[in-house]
Amino acid sequence: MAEREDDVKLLGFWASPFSRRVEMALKLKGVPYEYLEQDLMNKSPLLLELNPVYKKVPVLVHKGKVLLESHLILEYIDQTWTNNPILPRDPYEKAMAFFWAKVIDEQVAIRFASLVKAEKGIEVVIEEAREVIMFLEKEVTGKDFFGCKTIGFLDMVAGSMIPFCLARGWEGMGIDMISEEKFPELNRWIKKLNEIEINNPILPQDPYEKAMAFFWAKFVDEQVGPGGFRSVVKAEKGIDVAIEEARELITFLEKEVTGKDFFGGKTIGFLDMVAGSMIPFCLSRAWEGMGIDMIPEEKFPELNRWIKKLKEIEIVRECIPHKEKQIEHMMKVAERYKSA
Ligand SMILES: N[C@@H](CCC(=O)N[C@@H](CS)C(=O)NCC(=O)O)C(=O)O
Repeated sequence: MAEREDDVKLLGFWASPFSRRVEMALKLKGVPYEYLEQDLMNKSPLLLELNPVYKKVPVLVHKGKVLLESHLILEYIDQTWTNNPILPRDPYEKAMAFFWAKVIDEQVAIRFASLVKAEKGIEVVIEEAREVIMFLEKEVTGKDFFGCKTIGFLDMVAGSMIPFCLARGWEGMGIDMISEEKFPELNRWIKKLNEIEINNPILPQDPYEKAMAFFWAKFVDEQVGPGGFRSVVKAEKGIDVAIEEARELITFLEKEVTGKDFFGGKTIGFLDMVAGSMIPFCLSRAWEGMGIDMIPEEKFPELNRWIKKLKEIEIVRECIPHKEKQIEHMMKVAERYKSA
């Protein structure tokens, strides 16, 4: 199969939780891919050639390399495209995520098969299935997602298997397997999963929010950015007045990010990139070089919280300029502003 360097192909089946979870990961990472729907009743020569061992989907082909088994494919995707991490970095948590993923795919799914057979009677089988699902209820208690604050590996495995596959089967059989009263936490998690827009948008989809993101981006780049920095450097009305004026502008951003993880909501987006590259990772260095604590924690708790969250993201950290070098550079810029 001839492959271009950036080629990503996914052989999948529309109703397969194993292939849907791989699509979730590719979409979350923003990786373009070609989807090749497979007829599992009449397997294509391509599927048989790529997965001769199991003859199953999903199969991911990247740069000519063939990847099999959904858990391994998810891990490969996470390591290849490092934005929006899906697996925990901590080795113990990572091992546990793989453990629970195996429970879901083996135990919960097998219980579905025994439900259909119901050799011990339907009520017994339902109770047995619920006992296994109860482990997951406990595992997600008090967390937004299995992966904690954002959707991750286990959410993709459990999500594709339970609410978006088995639950349809249970419903068809007239069984309310994971009722709200018995599994409040799992139901809360399913609602959160449904709210996620997994198309990795940087800009808001809503036209009003999109216009507002552009408005604030312009504000950051023009008012707070070079313009604001120039006024602090020149300090024509005195440095204290210049600092206060800059803080007044920054207060608008403090309000804008209040109560949100990021300017873009739950995940990093356009305005986080604009404001992040300009404020903490550029201007703050210049302010620091001038001995000014422009955005102290007491005055700007929300912006400080947001900066911490930004720094937790690997791709953001990779783009932060070297601190000392940047302070030096910004001091040269300040000199230019002064003498202009
Ligand atoms: N352990 C595999 C399971 C994959 C699997 O069971 N795929 C099913 C689709 S839901 C399949 O291709 N079945 C075809 C067959 O068994 O002949 C994974 O995680 O990728």
